Amino acid sequence: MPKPKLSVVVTRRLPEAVETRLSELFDVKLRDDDTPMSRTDLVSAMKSADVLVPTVTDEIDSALIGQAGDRLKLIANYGAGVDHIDVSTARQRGILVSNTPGVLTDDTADMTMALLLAVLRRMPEGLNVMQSDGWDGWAPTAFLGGRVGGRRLGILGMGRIGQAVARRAAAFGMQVHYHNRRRLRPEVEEALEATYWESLDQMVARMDVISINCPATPSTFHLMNARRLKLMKPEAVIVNTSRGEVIDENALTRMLRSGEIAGAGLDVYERGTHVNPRLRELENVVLLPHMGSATREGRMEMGEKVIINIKTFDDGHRPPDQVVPSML
Ligand code: 8YV
Repeated sequence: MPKPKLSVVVTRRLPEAVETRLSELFDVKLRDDDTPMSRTDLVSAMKSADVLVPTVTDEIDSALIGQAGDRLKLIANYGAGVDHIDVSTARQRGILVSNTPGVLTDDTADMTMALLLAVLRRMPEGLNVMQSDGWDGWAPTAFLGGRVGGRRLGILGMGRIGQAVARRAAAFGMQVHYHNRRRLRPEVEEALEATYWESLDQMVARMDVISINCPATPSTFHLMNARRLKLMKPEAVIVNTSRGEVIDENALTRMLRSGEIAGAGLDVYERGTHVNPRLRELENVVLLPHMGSATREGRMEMGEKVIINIKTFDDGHRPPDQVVPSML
């Protein structure tokens, strides 16, 4: 008798080809509308399914995991960051967690550079003038930004994405510096021509640009707090394509308003969609709606990774992208 298909609940609409393939392989429940799943629906999904496929818009906390049914054995996250999932509680309950690392590295690094360029070269101001039909013509001193080449970039978090940012920044002629929990191997550091700072404070005080590329964990929460933001040079700028919680958003907003920090490029926010409204009023700030990894190719590859994780688990093996608490 053929083995019954795994029951899989997907919390958001995924690219059609990914949904189709999931439906061929598993007994899948897909969404019709593309809104975050309600808490009630998440509870019933976790009670009934063998596998849950959530995204960053689902808060899979310990209370929710506590209500999971005995069938739930795998949370196959569609995304690399797992800060919205209580991985330790899941593990205690015997539920595996997997993610989709690697396939969104280049897209996120590209967006980091796009934000960095947009802020340093004052692109929002240029866009505004053109869109409001307010351009009077070229002038020698209009819209002067800062040259990217030669500037010092301090990367906070030198994992896959941080390193991809480092390679791009070097190609733009930037001096690459980094702070990370662990120093990179000498040959990797050498290849990236990156200078390691054990002291984050010392690095922050000397950089022209800070890029946040570390995951959100209890130990990175408000790593860029008011005290540390104050260490930045007044002409320095900060970009964040990681998670909003790493920066104290209110403190950053205050300092941007008072000119203590020259500019910011943000793709992520501390309170999700509740962006500090004052940030929107600032000319030296570029805001994006969490679109760092939003490419068609990336979303397909994320789907393929989710499928491989579920299929491998179904075949009785460890999902290749299993996340364990000690990795976090
Ligand atoms: C994803 C991300 O789009 O993968 C991540 O960690 O931050 C995003 O770029 C999102 O998480 C999908 O769940």
